[in-house]
Amino acid sequence: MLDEYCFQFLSRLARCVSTNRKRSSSNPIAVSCAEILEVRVVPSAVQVTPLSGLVTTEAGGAVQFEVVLTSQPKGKVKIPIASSNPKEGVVSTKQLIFTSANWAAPQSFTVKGVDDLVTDGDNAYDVVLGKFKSRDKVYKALTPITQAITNTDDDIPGVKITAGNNLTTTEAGGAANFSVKLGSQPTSNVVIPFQSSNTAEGTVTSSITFTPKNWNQSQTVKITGVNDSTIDGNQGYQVIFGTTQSLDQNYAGLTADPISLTNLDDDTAGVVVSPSSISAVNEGSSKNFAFRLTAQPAADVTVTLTVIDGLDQATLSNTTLTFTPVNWKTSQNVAVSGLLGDGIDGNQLFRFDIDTVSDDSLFNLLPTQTVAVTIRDSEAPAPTLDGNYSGIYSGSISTFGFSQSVSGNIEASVVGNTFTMTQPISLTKTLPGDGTVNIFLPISAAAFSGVTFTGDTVENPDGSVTVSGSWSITKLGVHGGGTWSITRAPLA
Ligand SMILES: [Ca+2]
Ligand SMILES: [Ca+2]
Ligand SMILES: [Ca+2]
Ligand SMILES: [Ca+2]
Repeated sequence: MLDEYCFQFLSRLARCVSTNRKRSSSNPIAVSCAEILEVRVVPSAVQVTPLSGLVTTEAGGAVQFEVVLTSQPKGKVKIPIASSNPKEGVVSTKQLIFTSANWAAPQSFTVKGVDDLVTDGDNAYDVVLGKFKSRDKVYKALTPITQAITNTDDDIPGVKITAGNNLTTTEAGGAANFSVKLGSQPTSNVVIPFQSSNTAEGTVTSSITFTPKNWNQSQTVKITGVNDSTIDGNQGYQVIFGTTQSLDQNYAGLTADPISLTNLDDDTAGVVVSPSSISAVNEGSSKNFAFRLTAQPAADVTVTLTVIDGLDQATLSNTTLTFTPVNWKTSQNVAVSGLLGDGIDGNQLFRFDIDTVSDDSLFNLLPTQTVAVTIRDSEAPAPTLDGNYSGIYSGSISTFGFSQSVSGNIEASVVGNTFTMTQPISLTKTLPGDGTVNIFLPISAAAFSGVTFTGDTVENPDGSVTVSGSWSITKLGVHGGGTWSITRAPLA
């Protein structure tokens, strides 16, 4: 079956032979054969071949094309190349030029996908070759070639959460953080709501908002541990995300995965005794210990005090204390009273154990604590406290919110029961008979106006005497306090 070119070839050959019969040239057919052969080759065309699928990507994926002419042109053929949408794809060259010499050698160009930050879906566009420029009328007349291409989107709408593994908060107020940003640029504000699954363990703000400008800047969200007084162990909880709200439909109704956290418990079962020891109780007088629990029990806790040393030296005002889930943190006092009438026996040791019983297993049979008290013999001649004392005080004073550390030297002397301080202020006071120092300084001198020094006098084994305790200051707008200690060297 003849194709059209064969048909034309045969037709022209017939016409040529017929025409040349009428000519008397010596070589009648030569020119016409060239004409005939020109018809025989493939007609003039620009052949465009993609070397891969007709897909570019926002990630930079490209398509390469090869271009070649199907016949030798009469002069140059200039082929303009353009993208119909440079926001989706761009061409590597704006023009290819073929000549009558290189027309048969393929030339290539590429079309590369263009990135944006918006979730705009896969978009179609064209690469257009033409309109051709040439002195060759056949090439010049060719219709521009349009090649359809798809640029695939790489912007996935989403809420991107960055959170460490094993996030912990603490009942002591320790916080944890996570950060949030969006996966692509929204066209409108995006509100991301969230909440704690258990506000008794951790709290968090209720939402954050991203705008089309700050969408890719991470926002940090803080989760703060919540304290309680129960021994509830470390508790797991979550930050739960609600659905996002936005006028950008890509960002309406998204939900991020919850973030898991653990709030670390800081409560332990125990009995607090304050003070933890008392250096001396005089025979014939008493001092208090205050008791309370360290945490809220689930059932009543019975605290039993058992004297283990010095049963004939002192008494306890109460040996059974009951703490309930309600009153567990209210102190209950027990007085230690030194007993007179045992003659001159010197200072004696008095000790008692603290034990617990409770239906709350955490508070039942807690490890025994032992408290020691020295019962000072009042029937022996009182040791002389006379002499010169020196030592230091330290602490802090706050005035209308401004806190300042203070410290300095103390110089004092005792003669009989007269206590005379010369540093940091000058005063003279009469000591009470039980060895305590309880001095209120009603002076108006600078920072020491209205200071109370309280302390115990102890005769040390080496014969030195130490007076140590606390000082405090309380007056309008001024609060403070600290410790103090002065010592007299052993007497010769
Ligand atoms: Ca993109
Ligand atoms: Ca995009
Ligand atoms: Ca706690
Ligand atoms: Ca707790």
